[in-house]
Amino acid sequence: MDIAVIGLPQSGKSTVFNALTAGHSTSTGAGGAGPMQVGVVKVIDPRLAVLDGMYHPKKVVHPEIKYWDLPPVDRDSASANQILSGRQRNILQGADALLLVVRAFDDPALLHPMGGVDPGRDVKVMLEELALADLEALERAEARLSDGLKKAKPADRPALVPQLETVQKVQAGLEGGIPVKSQTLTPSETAALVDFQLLTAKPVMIAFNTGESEPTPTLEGLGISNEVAGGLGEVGLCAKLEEDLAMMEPGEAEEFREAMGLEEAAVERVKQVCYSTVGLVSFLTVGEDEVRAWPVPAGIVAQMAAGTIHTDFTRGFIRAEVIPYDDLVRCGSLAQGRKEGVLRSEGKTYQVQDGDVINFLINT
Ligand SMILES: Nc1nc2c(ncn2[C@@H]2O[C@H](COP(=O)(O)OP(=O)(O)O)[C@@H](O)[C@H]2O)c(=O)[nH]1
Ligand SMILES: [Mg+2]
Repeated sequence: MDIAVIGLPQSGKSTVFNALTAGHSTSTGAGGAGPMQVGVVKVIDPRLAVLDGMYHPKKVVHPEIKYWDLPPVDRDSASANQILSGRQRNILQGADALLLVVRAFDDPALLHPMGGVDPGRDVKVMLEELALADLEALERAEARLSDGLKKAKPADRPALVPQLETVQKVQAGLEGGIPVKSQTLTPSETAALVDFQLLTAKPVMIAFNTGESEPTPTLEGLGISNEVAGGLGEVGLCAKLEEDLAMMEPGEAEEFREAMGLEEAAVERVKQVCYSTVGLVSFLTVGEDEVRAWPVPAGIVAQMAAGTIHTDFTRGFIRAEVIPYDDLVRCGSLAQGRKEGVLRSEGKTYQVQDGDVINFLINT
């Protein structure tokens, strides 16, 4: 999963990025206003260690989160009232979720680009910026579709009308202050929008960057209604301190945390918020070759889950043999699970649960 770090200038984006990736990053796409930093973090699933002990596979594959620190705004090409440049908007379209860093630390030496420190204002300003980017993208789409409709042969028109209507509907919703992910859309309307990769359709997590002693703000405390904001996740962290700790040896950092009475590492807490905000669960696969955890959206059905392993598996899906992780560990093997009747056979529409160990039967 790819998560882009966004926020106002000097809010601590790069500091948060460094804290989450422990300084292990590579730069991509050099040129223009500068390269983007990308850092990969393994999401250790402790269940895989247990399955490793049972199966002794050639490899164990944990899920990964890829964090992006965007290239800085190129002021020459961005208009004066734009927070995100056109290039940044384009990059953001490819992200699965957005991590919005909001400055909540006080530091008289560091000027805030909007005056004083005001986390509530900054959250709203950034959400409006995402909505503005979408409105501009939809305006261009509407003009293009209307134009195409005028020029189309009468026989082709009926196919073009629904897409134009969807664009207009979503535009009206956004103008009313509702992000795309909170709008009520039919599956075909949602499908018609996929290509636009709208920013307000993406899950957003707020990372309040606090000082070492200040309390962490909450969205509720800031009066930001979750309905309007569209199910935001939130987490508080002191980015500067977390950056320092991330650069230490793990044991040393742990001692520091205990001595200072700190919470769990930010990288862990951000990961948890990310899984709950995006709504991810993991199913597991086992075998001699590989033991692996596969993150999928909660509620996904077995046939689609199979497609995350290989796109052909969706088409060739026959059925899924499913055993909950705890049952497999208790039984010691799939064969024993079958004997005890806890290994079930499920069809296409079975809703995958977190911790399901699945063997897909595929017609290849
Ligand atoms: N006091 C304090 N300063 C911070 C904190 N996080 C970042 N900074 C400072 O804020 C400045 C901007 O941070 P940076 O991560 O570069 O912000 P970006 O522009 O959003 O990428 C740097 O001088 C950081 O050292 C924090 O938690 N506390
Ligand atoms: Mg930066």
